[in-house]
Amino acid sequence: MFGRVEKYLLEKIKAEGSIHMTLVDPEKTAPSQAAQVAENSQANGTAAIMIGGSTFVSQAHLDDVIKAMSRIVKIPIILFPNNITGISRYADAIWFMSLLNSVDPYFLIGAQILGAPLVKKYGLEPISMGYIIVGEGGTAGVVGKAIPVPYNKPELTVAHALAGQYLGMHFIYLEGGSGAAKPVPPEMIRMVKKSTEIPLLVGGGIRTKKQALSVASAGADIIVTGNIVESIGGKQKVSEIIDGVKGNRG
Ligand code: 1GP
Repeated sequence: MFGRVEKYLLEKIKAEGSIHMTLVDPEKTAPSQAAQVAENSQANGTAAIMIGGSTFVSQAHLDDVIKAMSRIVKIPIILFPNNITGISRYADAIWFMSLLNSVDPYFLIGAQILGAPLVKKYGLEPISMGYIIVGEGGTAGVVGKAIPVPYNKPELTVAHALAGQYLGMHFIYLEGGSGAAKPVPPEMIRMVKKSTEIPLLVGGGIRTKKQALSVASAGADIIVTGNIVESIGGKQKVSEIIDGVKGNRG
């Protein structure tokens, strides 16, 4: 059972090797800014826009940000919710995710039960994903009450990822935390990729072309960057990072 957006992502990964997604944090972004970021990212070759942050944003604002972006871009807009308040009817799809290393059942299945009827009502395409917080974990780790897997314990990350795959999840996301000092190490990515058969997203702290290339060549199918678009020269940076991701296509 694959929806339209999921098929698009799988075909793009198959054709291009590794793809890039731009994460927009609605909390830090006005609708007009978000539209600009989405337009630039699309022009540079990003495959999709993800929208979400770790803390609270009003749903009215989230709706406005998504509406502004969808007027400008053709690529899919995928919700990346931290809670049920991260659901908007104006997106194309939603990462229907469980935080696999949370100690709080709310982030494992509670929020999902509360959100599922809304996903259905809005006709959003759910894309099942196991979310694993690693390294310093950042705000997502604190808010999600996760026990982040240390970067030097890749075998534990493999165990989490396999559990996600065996539970039927379609994608695994290794999250180093937005703004992490160091991206997820290549060795951890390589081990997870080798042991699992589902597409792998990696994000958190990727700031340079070199880092993007290293993450992609270690086996990440989808490379996510967020913070960089908000930085000085963000437009140029995104284009360099996408070049790095493309560098993996040899
Ligand atoms: C956060 O992994 C993403 O969920 C992106 O992280 O903001 O550090 O690019 P950055």
